[in-house]
Amino acid sequence: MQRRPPTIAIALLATLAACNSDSSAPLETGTETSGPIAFAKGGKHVEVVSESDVTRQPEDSPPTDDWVLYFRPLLAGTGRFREGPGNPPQGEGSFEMVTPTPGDKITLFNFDYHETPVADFTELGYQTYQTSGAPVQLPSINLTVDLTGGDFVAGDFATLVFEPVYNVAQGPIVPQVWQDWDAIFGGQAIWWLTRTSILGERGVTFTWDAFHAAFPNATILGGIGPNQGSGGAALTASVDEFIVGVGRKHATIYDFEACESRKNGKDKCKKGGGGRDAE
Ligand SMILES: [Ca+2]
Ligand SMILES: [Ca+2]
Ligand SMILES: [Ca+2]
Repeated sequence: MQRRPPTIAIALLATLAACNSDSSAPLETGTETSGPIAFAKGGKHVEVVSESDVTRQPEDSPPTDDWVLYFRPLLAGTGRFREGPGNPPQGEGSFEMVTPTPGDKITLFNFDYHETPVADFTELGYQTYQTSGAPVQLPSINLTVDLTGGDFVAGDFATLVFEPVYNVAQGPIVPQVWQDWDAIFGGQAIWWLTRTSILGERGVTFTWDAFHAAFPNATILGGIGPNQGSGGAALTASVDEFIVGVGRKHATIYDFEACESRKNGKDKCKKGGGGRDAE
């Protein structure tokens, strides 16, 4: 799945990443594949992701791993793999983000889908748990994209954002409950773009289907994954069961876990273990 983009594109995008306020570092440069074993479960592959799979990097730096946990230097946002909260939908843990101030931002990006046509995604979703925060707040899913596909030229880069608060057809946000969000939802999932485009001003919402009608050749340009921050009041929330399906291949369920030994097929973990803060 991993494809290494041309060096010139890396340089171009490194420059771009350094001066935009979108999600971090749109390019993959890692050479490692995801470490944990995958196994079939209900026709899907479950891949455990925990601290040892992830490289922690400052926001807007080019990725050095297939999983990168981006943080804003000098600010208070943190991300960690933890046990719980409650009963996570996969395993016993989750990935928790804490953003105390409006300037904080944490992003957990996977770079294995670089250059994948956005139209090829057949499954996309996650489960969330709001530990504390304002009623409208939960982590989002971010897809960094080249809106036109093909060659990258200035203006092609944007971030597609899925936020539960706009997806009222899937129900209200309920605190301290694991909630399942379908980011495709039969084409009717609601998204927005971080750039003004033919779909409207930055932040205008549209359906997944409307995006494909407007940008049929869009491709992933770097990372995809959960994100939290850049606005709003204090939020502590967790993500688990991040699902990504492309074409006819089995979807992959990313199971975020504090327990490193779970990925070796062992199901036993010391209680209370795992997790460290981002900074
Ligand atoms: Ca890794
Ligand atoms: Ca989990
Ligand atoms: Ca392009």
